Amino acid sequence: MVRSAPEPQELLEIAIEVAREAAATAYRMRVQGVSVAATKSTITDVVTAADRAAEQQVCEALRRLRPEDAVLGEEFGEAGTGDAAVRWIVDPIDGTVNYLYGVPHSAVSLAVEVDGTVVAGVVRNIVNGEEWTATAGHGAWRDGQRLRCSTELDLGQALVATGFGYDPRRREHQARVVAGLIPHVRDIRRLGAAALDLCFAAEGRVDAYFEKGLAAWDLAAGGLVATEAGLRVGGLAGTAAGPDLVIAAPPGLFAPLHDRLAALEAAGGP
Ligand code: LIP
Repeated sequence: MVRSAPEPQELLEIAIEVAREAAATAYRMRVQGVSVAATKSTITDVVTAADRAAEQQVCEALRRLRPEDAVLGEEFGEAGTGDAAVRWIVDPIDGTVNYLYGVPHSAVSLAVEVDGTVVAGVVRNIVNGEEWTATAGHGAWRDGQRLRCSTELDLGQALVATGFGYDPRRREHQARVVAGLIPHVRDIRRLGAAALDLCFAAEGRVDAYFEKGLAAWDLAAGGLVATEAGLRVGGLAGTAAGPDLVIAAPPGLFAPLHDRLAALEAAGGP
């Protein structure tokens, strides 16, 4: 028997509870000391025991609280029935390299989809506990404050965050894109965790963000927070945000940033 989907707010409360527990586990394991457990796509694409422990904890909690739902996670992939109405999307530690090095910019990112649409999400910084939440149509919030993105209209005045993949050939292409863009913006920030970068853009800590190569678990929760804070989140040429390219910018800044990135073939390369 497939249960009907509960309200986004009810799903958000579950997401917050589960994300907070996973963040506490990741924090405790960091204090105890972490090391590289394995590498994935390249030797710099690392996973720690904490990534796996936190995702395991999230999956077990969701299986207990919402047994019929599906779960997609960065470390363990898909779990649950393919026809589930509700699917959770988890990145147990977004910004794993930051986490490994002790840079306080890593987060648990947990989103929930109903019939393929993300309706709620939470991003919780593992070190300082900052927590961003959003439900579709009901805004983005941090610590009880409703978030509004930057209103910057001038690309030349825009502080833009971005990121680089783990494949050296892709990094080379992304570096060329940044080299081509940097004369046309205020400055670039490479913070190292897409979910947090999107949340920073949601509240104007940066004006905009873009990155090639993001997976669903990097984007789902942070993307909803960004959208609900007023950012336009998309790809090139009217496509949806996805692995080719994610651009998140205030409505008035999206087109100039988009056009620069298109001219620099930001969605291209390896
Ligand atoms: C990271 C992203 C970041 C990107 C890194 C990596 P991970 O995710 O959050 O934006 O630049 O290459 O993909 O691997 O830490 O979950």
